[in-house]
Amino acid sequence: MRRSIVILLSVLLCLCLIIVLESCAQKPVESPPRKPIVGFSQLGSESGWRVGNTRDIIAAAERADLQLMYLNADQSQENQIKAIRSFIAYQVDVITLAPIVEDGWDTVLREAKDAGIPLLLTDRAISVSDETLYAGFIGSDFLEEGRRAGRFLLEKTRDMKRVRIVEISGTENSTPARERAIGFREVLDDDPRYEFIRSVNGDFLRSKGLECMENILKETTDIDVLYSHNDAMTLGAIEAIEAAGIAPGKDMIIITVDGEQGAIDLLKQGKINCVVECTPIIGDTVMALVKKLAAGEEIPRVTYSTERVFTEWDEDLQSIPPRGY
Ligand code: GZL
Repeated sequence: MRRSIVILLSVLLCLCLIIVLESCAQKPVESPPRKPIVGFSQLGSESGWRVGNTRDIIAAAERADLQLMYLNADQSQENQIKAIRSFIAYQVDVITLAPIVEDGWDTVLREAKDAGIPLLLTDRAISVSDETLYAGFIGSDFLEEGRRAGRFLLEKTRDMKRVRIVEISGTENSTPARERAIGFREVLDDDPRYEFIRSVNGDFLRSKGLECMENILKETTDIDVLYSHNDAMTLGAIEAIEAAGIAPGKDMIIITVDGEQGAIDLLKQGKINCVVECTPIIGDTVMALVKKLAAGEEIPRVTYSTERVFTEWDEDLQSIPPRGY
């Protein structure tokens, strides 16, 4: 009797051992899925806006648990094209590009498409012969930003008989520069009181904003309005305006775009009259779209940021929270 129980237990033990070995043999050791890799080509570091945008994108990739390859092109389209080719060679899952200008992308974007790598435009748009060369765009509605600046000026100058405008524009052939100019003129062009006496390119740089304004003030000080396409150029221009003994925000209406801390501070001091917000804090939305593309999903063709306008008429100026850029 005792002997048969021992035999039965031994058989049962062997059976259990076989089952365990079978299950181990069948289940391959699964490595955790690789984190998707996104290549990000940033155009440069020309303004506080750009630096804030870069910081936000990098932090958002971390929050999204994505691997980020970040390359800064230092204001060179050639460097951005090289960056995209590096991302292709590295076989990233998605490429996101903040294009410095609108033209010259067809060839390299064709290479990315042929490599089966989806590309997301962030911040600025491009002009290509084949719209399938990129999956979508996330950034600001620059036409509306220009219109918002124009609507403020209409209201601010409703009692003026003539309004002489100086415009300092951003990087030539960039979407924000082109469309901020168009949107602003859409609102004003039907009204003969508005005259553009100068429109010069400041390349979104503070140093050029200063230089442009110094040169214009040497020719004329009969200026009613400065419309500047970004805060960096505006801060430079205001240095020249004050050096000429002119009170910005009082003797000359100042309208700027971005919403950097420096511009908001001058708005609070009465040296700027209107700040049209253009938010650089788009990283989480960028990475959510990147994740969709990495998973082979469709994304919206255009995703606009939500933005506002700050003016001298706002009652809560002093309570505007820190801008973070
Ligand atoms: C706008 C962005 C512009 C900012 C500038 O989305 O491309 O470039 O307005 C920056 O400050 O240089």
